[in-house]
Amino acid sequence: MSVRLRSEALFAESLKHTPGGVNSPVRAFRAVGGTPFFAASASGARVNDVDGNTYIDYVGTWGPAILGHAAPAIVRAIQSAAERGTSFGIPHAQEVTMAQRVKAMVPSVDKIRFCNSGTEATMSAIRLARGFTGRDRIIKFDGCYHGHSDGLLVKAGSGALTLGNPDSAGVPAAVAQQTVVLPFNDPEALRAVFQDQGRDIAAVILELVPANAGLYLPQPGYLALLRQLTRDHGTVLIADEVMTGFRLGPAGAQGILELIPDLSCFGKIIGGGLPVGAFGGRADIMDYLAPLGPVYQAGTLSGNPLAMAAGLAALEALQSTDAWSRLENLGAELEQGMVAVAKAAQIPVQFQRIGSMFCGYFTNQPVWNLADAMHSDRARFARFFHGMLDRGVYLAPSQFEAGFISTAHTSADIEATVRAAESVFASW
Ligand code: KE4
Repeated sequence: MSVRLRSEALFAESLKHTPGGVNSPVRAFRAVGGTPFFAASASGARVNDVDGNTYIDYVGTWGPAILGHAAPAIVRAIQSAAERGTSFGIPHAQEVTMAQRVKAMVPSVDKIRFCNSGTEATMSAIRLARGFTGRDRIIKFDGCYHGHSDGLLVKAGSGALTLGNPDSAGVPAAVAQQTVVLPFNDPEALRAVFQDQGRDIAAVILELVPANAGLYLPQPGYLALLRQLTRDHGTVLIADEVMTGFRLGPAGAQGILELIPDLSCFGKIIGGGLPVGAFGGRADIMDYLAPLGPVYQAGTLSGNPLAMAAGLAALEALQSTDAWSRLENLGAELEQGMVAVAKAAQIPVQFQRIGSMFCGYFTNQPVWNLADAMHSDRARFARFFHGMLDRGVYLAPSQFEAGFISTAHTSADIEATVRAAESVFASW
């Protein structure tokens, strides 16, 4: 059992100053119970808490740390950029270089706009789709999370789902009514909505691999149907690749799943751990953005030199090594090990994975959508989470999150993780 007295004292103090003691709800451990630990430092595949405990980290600051924490190339890039000024609010060359690199990696992106978070990216992409089509209604999928802009906090995943309020207070009914929520992987529901109101739908936004209710995959043919229906009805198809972008491969989930969206949203990895977001896609749509077109979108720190330098260093490191095949191999090792120890212990676990993203549900049924995910045993997940934490492995503190492997993880880390799981199961 890890002793975390300093974290507990810090959390008690934080509760006096910050709602829930955290600056983002999912960090509060509300889904798994107990007190969150406070990070002191992180390096490579490990995070160290203020009580001197060290954990193999599978959260990776929710996706950005694909190269591990404090990756030397990223640290150097930030240091060097900072010495030339931390923000200009003036166009600078690295914004252009970053745009060129993203375009070269993601063929569906003709033009791109950088911003400061995934929330900004998806919010802006929705506004752009509405301005381009002249329509108001959007479609999202239950359990998918696209950040916390009003219209997208309807049946949302991630922290909203974790806290049991997938429909946030404070969102005007008039706004929520413009958001149609469908179950994922339900072709008939898709066909019915487009038959009934296809001409009124400005955009469909989705995670091509939903990873904010755990992790589940599109069933064969589903994305192709979605692409066909959106194209037939003049609806903008927005791929939210804030988590999957540049993680599942150079062209993210759309590259793996061979889908060409009209717009894509990015974040996390392209900031190298600094605040960043981006949205891009068809030039005829993107050119509706101010100052060219009538759809306004802006940001003081958009394209700031630090995030651009850190993001470029991250993308360069990914492209100049065998990063994605390494991540796939480590992911396969983890999956094979976890499935084996759960089977040996006769514990029903559905381990779902794509590349370096994974989720273990405590159920013996496959998970294809939010309803399936809700059938998993969350109390068991909470016990598993703490059992692993006490054995030096930090998993996402919610069943409704995905895990992330970095290139800094080793086969020895994976083996230690599997042994820890075996020990937890044996203790039940
Ligand atoms: P941010 O605004 O948090 O940068 O990005 C929002 C967002 C958009 N789209 C997807 C697919 C996302 O997963 C996210 C944010 N991811 C969560 C983790 N599932 C962030 C963690 C948190 O909210 O603290």
